[in-house]
Amino acid sequence: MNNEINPDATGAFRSGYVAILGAPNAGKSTLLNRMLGQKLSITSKKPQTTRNRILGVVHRQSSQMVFLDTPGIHRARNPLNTRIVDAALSTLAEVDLILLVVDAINPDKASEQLLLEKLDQHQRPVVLALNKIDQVQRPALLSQIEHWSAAFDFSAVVPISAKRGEQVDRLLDAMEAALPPGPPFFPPESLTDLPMRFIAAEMIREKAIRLTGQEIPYAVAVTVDLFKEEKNGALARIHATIHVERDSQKGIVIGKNGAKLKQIGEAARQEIENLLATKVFLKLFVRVQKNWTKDTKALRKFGY
Ligand SMILES: Nc1nc2c(ncn2[C@@H]2O[C@H](COP(=O)(O)OP(=O)(O)OP(=O)(O)O)[C@@H](O)[C@H]2O)c(=O)[nH]1
Ligand SMILES: [Mg+2]
Repeated sequence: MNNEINPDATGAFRSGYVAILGAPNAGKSTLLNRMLGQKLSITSKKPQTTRNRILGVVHRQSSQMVFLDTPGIHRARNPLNTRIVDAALSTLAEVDLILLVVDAINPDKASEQLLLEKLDQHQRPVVLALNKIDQVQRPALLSQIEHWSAAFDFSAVVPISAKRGEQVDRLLDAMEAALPPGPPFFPPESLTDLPMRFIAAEMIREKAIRLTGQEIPYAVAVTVDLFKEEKNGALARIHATIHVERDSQKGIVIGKNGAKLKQIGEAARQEIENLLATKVFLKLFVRVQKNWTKDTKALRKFGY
């Protein structure tokens, strides 16, 4: 037999949409990238890195799982964060399964309480990934497993390290078992539904977040103004703008003699080259859009 799709022991290929939910900084995007075997979703040690729904498809022999990485859930205080959290919660209604990711080192009690309330309302199966076990002692881990198993009726509880890839296959097995039988939604090989322009903008935002401190990560938005493939796809020419809220922030992003902006551009270019597998010419601009995080029109312009 020459079947492209290999059914499991019960004879069923399984497929479904899975929302990855959790508090900010739990390691959701790191886990998505690990499951995909490729960097798609940007990550950083600062909370509130992800701002949009990031779709990534995991292809297995006996299943296809379409993951929606989401922004960390928290009690939002400004218009940008309110929109972002609403977007994350709205994925709950669209999916077959929820993957709740919690940080086993630094639990975020308030955000997790909020999440459990939402999960109670939605009646979807939920798999729990207790993440960052590379940093947790065994007794502490066992008490966390006990705590979580009592807090909610999970389909499975799997301790993992997204960073090191530990137990991630076991987690995928547990999610596969919780999905309904069904055909694949995406063709083989497809990674995402996101346009390359968007992913390029995200890679630039990641470098701006990682290479600056204090308030800058929260004040940055990136737009791609030009994305042109040349030489039969061997070269991509990209012009992008980093938007900040204040003049002082513009100075920080540019740095002394333009050094910081150069560093951001260099790191982003390499990341985009890896993703596109082509040479990239990247030109960056910095612009002040006063208080854009509180301005509905600007939020829309920046895709939030
Ligand atoms: N030690 C350890 N750190 C991890 C692990 N997984 C993720 N991290 C770190 O946790 C931080 C946050 O990771 P992200 O993947 O950006 O977290 P997130 O949940 O997507 O965060 P938001 O998008 O802000 O909600 C980064 O510094 C990661 O390197 C892990 O398994 N072990
Ligand atoms: Mg994230």
